[in-house]
Amino acid sequence: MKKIVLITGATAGIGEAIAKILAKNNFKLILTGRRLDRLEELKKSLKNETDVLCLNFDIRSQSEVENAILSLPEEWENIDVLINNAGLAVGLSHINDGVIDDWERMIDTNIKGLLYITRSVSPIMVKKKQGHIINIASIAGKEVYENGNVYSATKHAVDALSKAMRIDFVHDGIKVTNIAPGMVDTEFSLVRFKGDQGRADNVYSGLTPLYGEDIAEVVLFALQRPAHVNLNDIVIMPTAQATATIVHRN
Ligand code: NDP
Ligand code: 8X3
Repeated sequence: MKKIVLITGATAGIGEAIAKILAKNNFKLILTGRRLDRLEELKKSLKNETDVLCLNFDIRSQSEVENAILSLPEEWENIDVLINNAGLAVGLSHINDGVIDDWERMIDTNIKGLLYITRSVSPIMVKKKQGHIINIASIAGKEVYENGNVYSATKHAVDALSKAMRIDFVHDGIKVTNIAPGMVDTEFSLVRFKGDQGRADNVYSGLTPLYGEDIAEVVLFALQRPAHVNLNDIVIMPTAQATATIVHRN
């Protein structure tokens, strides 16, 4: 029987790449995000590979998250894997120049949203004493860099929550994997720079970054380990990136 995987933030980048690789590898998919048109398009493109259910909600709204999970048809209720991927960075500035709304978007999405969906889905796993939660954190959850303050704090929180979940769920047979990527060429920088394509492109110029597929392959590998093996924490960087800020550009 195919396992059911719920992926948050499947409308772009890493989440979309994870959906595509898991569809080819015997998983049924619940895809979530705010852009319904993209969810429907992805569902259509995967229709010959697996069953897909789309859930359209803003992860910052606890009631939307809870209602979406409560609304699942019976055959989709038994979620085996939760991939906490939805997230974003907005802005890049010193704290004294910080934009409060940017901070709130990051905190509400990256920390509170991740908690809301985990709160709704994890009881299903606890009940059956089996499951796997994969949190997409960041190199920014391992290091802090100039101007990255609040984003970095949210990803440190994800890192801490991965450890906390591993402790809380150890008696419930639930695996928890933290994945911390460096630069991945997605819509991430376009969002961080509020639609400024030139600034976004500069982030990846002169080097080969990671692509969503590189992270998706690691997710698949983690999911394919035998029942007694859990990958706790994986840092994955482009070869041309040594730390969050030290990169080699041609
Ligand atoms: P993208 O911008 O390409 O994708 C982000 C996804 O998150 C989209 O599907 C978006 O869906 C979803 N999302 C954002 N806000 C919300 C919300 N309020 N409610 C529901 N869904 C939301 O970026 P990435 O694929 O790069 O990012 C995925 C994760 O990877 C993030 O957690 C990011 O922090 C992390 N990461 C990214 C790195 C990078 O360099 N790209 C490096 C390290 C970590 P929609 O807008 O349709 O709602
Ligand atoms: C994204 C990686 O280095 O831009 O999480 O913070 S970084």
